[in-house]
Amino acid sequence: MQNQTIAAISTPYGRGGVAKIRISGSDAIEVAEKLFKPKNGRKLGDMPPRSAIYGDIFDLNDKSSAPLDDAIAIFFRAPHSYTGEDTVELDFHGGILLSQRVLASCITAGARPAEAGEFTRRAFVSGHLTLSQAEAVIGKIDAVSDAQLKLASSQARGTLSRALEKITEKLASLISAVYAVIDYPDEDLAEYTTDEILSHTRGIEESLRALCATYKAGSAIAEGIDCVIAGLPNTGKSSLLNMLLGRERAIVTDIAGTTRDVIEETVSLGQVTLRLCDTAGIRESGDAVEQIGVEMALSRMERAGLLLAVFDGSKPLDEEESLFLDRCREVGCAKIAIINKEDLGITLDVETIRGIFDEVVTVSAKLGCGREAIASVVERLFEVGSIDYDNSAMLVNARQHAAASSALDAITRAADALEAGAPADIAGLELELAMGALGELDGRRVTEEIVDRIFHRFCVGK
Ligand SMILES: Nc1nc2c(ncn2[C@@H]2O[C@H](COP(=O)(O)OP(=O)(O)O)[C@@H](O)[C@H]2O)c(=O)[nH]1
Ligand SMILES: [Mg+2]
Repeated sequence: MQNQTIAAISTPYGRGGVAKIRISGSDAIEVAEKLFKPKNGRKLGDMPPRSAIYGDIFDLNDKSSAPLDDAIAIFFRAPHSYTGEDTVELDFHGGILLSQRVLASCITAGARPAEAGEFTRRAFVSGHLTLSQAEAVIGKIDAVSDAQLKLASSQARGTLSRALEKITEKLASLISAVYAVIDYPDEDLAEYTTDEILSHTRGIEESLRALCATYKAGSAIAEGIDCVIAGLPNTGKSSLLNMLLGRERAIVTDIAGTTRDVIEETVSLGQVTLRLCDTAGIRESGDAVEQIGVEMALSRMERAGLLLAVFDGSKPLDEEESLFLDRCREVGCAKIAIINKEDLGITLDVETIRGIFDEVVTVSAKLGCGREAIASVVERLFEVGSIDYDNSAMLVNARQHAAASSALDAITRAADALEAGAPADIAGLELELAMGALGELDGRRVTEEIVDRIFHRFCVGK
C-alpha cells in the first residue's frame, strides 16, 4: 500500500534537551536519507532497522554544506512500526528554530506536514491499533490523575478490545445459528435449538449490560462528573469549592449573595474527576443580578451528574430551606448532603433530610476538613472504589457508551422477539444491528466522520 510520506515534530513546541521528528510513509527512508547522513559514511537504509544510528542532519534549504546538528536516527520497516509503515525517527537537540529547520528539510525532501493525530490514525487504519486503543493514546497524553492514566494504559493494552472481541465472536456464532434456522427450517442442521438461541441471546445481553454499567465509573474517572455545589446563601458553598480545589478560587464573605455567576473548575478528587460549579445561594432575591444567578443555579442542578447540597450545620433548618429541599428531591442525579461548619457544633437535625440524599457528609470547609470523606463517598456512589484497572474492560467516553447501548438495545429487542415467538428473521435483523453497533464501537465498521472527529482531538506529531 502506497501512503504519502508525512513528517512532524513529535515533541512539544519549545526549548528542551531533545526534539524528535517522525517521518512515516512509503518514502520515509528515502526522505530521511536526503537530510541525515550516518557518521560511518553508509546510507541509513543499509543499516540495521530498529537500531540507533549516529549521524549529521543537514539543512536542505541552505546551500552551506556544514551540518545543522548531530542526531540519532532510528528507522522501522513496515509493518514493524507504530504506524505500520516505514518510519524514521530523528532525535536531535531541542531548539525551536532547529526543529523548524529540520522539519522544513523533511518537507523539501518530499514529505508533507502531518495532520493532527495522523500517525495514530495510520496505526488504526493499518490495523495496529483498535479504535479504543487509539482513543487510549489521547487518554494517556491528556491524563492528569493516576486513575486516568491507569485506565488509559489498560485500554491501550487492549483490555476493552479483548472483551468486545469475545462478545462479537459469540454474537457472530449466534447470528449464523439464527440464519441456519431461517434457511433450513426443516433440517436438523441447526447448531442450537430455539431455546438455546434465546438463552445465548440473553447471555450476550447480560455481558453487554455489565459492560454498559462500567461507564458510570469509566466516565467519572476519564471525562469527569458534572458536579454542582448548591444551597442557601452563606452555607459555605464557595468555601467548599475552594477546599476541594485546594486554593482560594471563589470569593468567600459572610455577606449573603456574594456568588452570582457560576464558577467552574475541574479537580481530581481521589480516583474521580469533578467538573465543579459553584453557584449563587438559592433564595428569593430582589436583586435582579442575583436572581439570574439563582435561576442558573437551579438549571445547573437539573442537568448535573452529582449534587453537593451544602447546609450550615450550626443552625437548625430555616424555612427558606424547604424550597431548596424540594428541588433536591426532584433532581435525579447522585446527591450528597454536605453538612458544613462542623467546627461550630452541629445543631441541624440531620435525620430530617437524610432520606432525600444518597449520602450525608459532615465537614468544615473553612478549616479544610472533610475532603477525604467526600472523596470516598463520591468514589462509592460512582462505583470506582475497587476497580481492577489491569483486567476490567471499561467504557470511558460517550461515544463508546452510545455504541454499546445501541448494541444492548438491539440485543434486548432480539431476545424479546424470540421470547414472544416472532419469526427468527426479526431476531436476526436485530442481532445484525447489534453487530454493526459493536463494529462501530471498536472500529471495524466505524464511519469516516467518527474517525475524523476522534483523531482531530490529537496534537500534531502523535
Ligand atoms: N465556622 C465556619 N465558618 C464557615 C465554614 N465554611 C464557611 N464559613 C463561613 O461562612 C460564610 C459564608 O461562606 P461562603 O463560602 O461565602 O458561603 P456561600 O455563600 O455558600 O458561598 C463565610 O463567612 C465563611 O467564612 C466553616 O466550615 N466553619
Ligand atoms: Mg458563594
